[in-house]
Amino acid sequence: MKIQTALLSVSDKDGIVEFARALSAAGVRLLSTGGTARLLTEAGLSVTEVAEHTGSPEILDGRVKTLHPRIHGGLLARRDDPAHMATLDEQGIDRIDLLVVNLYPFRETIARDGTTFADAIENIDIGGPAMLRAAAKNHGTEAGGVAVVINPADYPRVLEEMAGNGNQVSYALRLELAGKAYAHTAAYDGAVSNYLSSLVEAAPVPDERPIREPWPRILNINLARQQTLRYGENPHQSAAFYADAYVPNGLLANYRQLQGKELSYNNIADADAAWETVRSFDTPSCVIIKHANPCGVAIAATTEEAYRKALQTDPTSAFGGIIAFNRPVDVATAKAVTGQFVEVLLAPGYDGAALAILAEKKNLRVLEVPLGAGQNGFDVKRVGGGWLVQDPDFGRINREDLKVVSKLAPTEAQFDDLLFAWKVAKQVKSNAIVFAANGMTLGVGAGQMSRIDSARIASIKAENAGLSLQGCAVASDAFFPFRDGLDVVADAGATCVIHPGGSVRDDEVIAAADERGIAMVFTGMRHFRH
Ligand code: 93A
Repeated sequence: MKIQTALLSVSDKDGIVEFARALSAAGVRLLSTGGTARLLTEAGLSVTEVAEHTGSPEILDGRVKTLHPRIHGGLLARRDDPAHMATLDEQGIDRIDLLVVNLYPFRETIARDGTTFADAIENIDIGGPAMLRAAAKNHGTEAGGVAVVINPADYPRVLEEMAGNGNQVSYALRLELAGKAYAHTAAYDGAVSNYLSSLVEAAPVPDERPIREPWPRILNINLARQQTLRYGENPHQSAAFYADAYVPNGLLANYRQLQGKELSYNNIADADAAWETVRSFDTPSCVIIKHANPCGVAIAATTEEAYRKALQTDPTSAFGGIIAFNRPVDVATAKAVTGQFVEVLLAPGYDGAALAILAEKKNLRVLEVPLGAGQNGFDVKRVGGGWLVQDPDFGRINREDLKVVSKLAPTEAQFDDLLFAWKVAKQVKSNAIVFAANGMTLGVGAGQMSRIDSARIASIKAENAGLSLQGCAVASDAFFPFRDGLDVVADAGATCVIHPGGSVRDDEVIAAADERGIAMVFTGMRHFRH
């Protein structure tokens, strides 16, 4: 069945004029609501306002615009049911064959500073989801049905099919679009529910209530399968990756794979850790990840130098690692990196000639990720019968947050090394101990049940790599409970230490630092990562 009439009612007006122009050129009649109609008219298109089409004006400040039998009848009548078609005729209702709707920006509204409760409520779209659900339900059969589009990215696909198919949209595409439409309305209602249920404890809600959501009573999530994985953490576990509709700027929703094999379960987990680490640095830097832990991190003037420094920390563990850069990869860097076995490479861009070098390593997965893409939303850990949910660890420590507690104050260079080591320690599984100097890690101790063992492992690793720890900085993700851990790092050669402080034995630990001639600073913030 040919697309004869389309209804366009969008808040996200991206690409709508071009789409409408193409539809109009294909002979499709355009119906539209207030703001969308205005935009299309200004672009010189001929549009019928929904109010004119239904004979009912928009009322109640726009709360009722499209909620009308001439709209919903036109969307819901079964195309292959003569009785339904006869009813449309009797009632003088036109079929609506294509619906283009995206909803009031509810999530964006509540995320904005200074939004009031009244703003939030007015941004709950009612008519839009009603139309989406109607159109998606009536996506129809091979004989015909409604095509429903919620995402501007799908405009070209619809036009392409129409052009090659006498203005028709195939059943396969209508079905796919219907599934997307319901995912969209489900996510939308989930966001509204999360918001309202987060306010339940605080009723009554004044209009000027500031919007800083506490955890909702009912936590709605909306996950869409993005990829079925060959297997999970181990080959006997089946697995898939689900994209979180609430985290549109997440790494996995935004990467572009330029070459190489499909990402595996472990690749995705490690790529995420690599990206979160590398993007925490402002200067050119390189991170090498193995088993979710950084095994080498460095900052330098160039990405190549950063890579060479990062590799030195632990070349043995770096084998088969995931490598991330926060600057585009150039030829020198590509040459250096392909000298080792790499599973996945991530960077915000690649020079053309660098890509040619990487292409020689067929299996190497090369991902291009915009620097802005990263974690937000919430952090989840699964436990028996439920989830533990928390804010992601966005804590960041700057120079002015540090409190010098030892007699000896760090030098400027030591402050730089301490802050560098601290940033790395945040990304290391607890207990974390990180030795560093001159913008590179020298030894990383991760995931031990005692801090002292992490300290020992970090210094053994430096020794294995032939790196000297004399005069280096060291970071500990949580306080030293006793002086023994401090003695281990001092014996190894560290001369300045950064850690949160806050132990009942802080005095003992500070006294030990003074006794050993070590400069010690407290961050006041802990970075457990389990
Ligand atoms: O206020 S509503 O819930 N009532 C409606 O009847 C209705 N119909 C469409 N919101 C309604 N819409 C929404 O208006 C659409 O979902 C879209 O987000 C927006 C487009 O409005 P305009 O074309 O005036 O910019």
